[in-house]
Amino acid sequence: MKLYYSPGACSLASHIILNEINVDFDLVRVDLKTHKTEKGADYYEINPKGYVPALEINPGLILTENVAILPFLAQHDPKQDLIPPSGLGRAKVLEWLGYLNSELHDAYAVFFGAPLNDEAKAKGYAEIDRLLSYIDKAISESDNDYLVDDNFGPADAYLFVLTNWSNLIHHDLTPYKNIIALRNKVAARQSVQIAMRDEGLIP
Ligand SMILES: N[C@@H](CCC(=O)N[C@@H](CS)C(=O)NCC(=O)O)C(=O)O
Repeated sequence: MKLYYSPGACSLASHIILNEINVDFDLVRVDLKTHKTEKGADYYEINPKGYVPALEINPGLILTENVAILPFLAQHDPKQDLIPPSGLGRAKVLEWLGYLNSELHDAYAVFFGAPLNDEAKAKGYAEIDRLLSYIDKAISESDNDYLVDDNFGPADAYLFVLTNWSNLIHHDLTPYKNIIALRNKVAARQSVQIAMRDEGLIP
């Protein structure tokens, strides 16, 4: 398999899950400003949507969208504990992925488009805070070790990656103690450390 990624972007979640499963994969870095790969290929020829992640499963067979790639990769887990194979447990993973993708990801993405004035920034922070408050409360009311059950999975990886962006946009995560505790567990995983190192995010 081959993952098209950009350092620290949402594709980092797929990179983490690739490290969790026992498959060989290649990484291809994409410049999201020029939409060229590290070898100068036109990325639109590979993924006409222009964004990362894109997963090449076989030559010419491309899967896009975080909500599709993450469960697809997770189900290749030989330990079978990254995602339940079916039933309500799997639906709960998809529920989290949908929420993170359509709500939290979008709320952060506002800060990565055209520069914002102070009013737009305040509105953007308030929306992120509204969503994080919900997530923090959901974690506090759950007995699970991770978002869905007691096993780390793709929703945890995705929440970790999105909340990394608070640092980039000068947003304060410290009120969200339960999210921070979850982030710490995720950050300690070898798969995460290796992915972040291989993307040049940590030494
Ligand atoms: N709906 C897509 C959105 C992916 C997305 O927003 N990717 C960002 C990086 S986190 C990107 O590549 N932006 C550059 C661009 O859209 O050209 C998904 O969930 O996979």
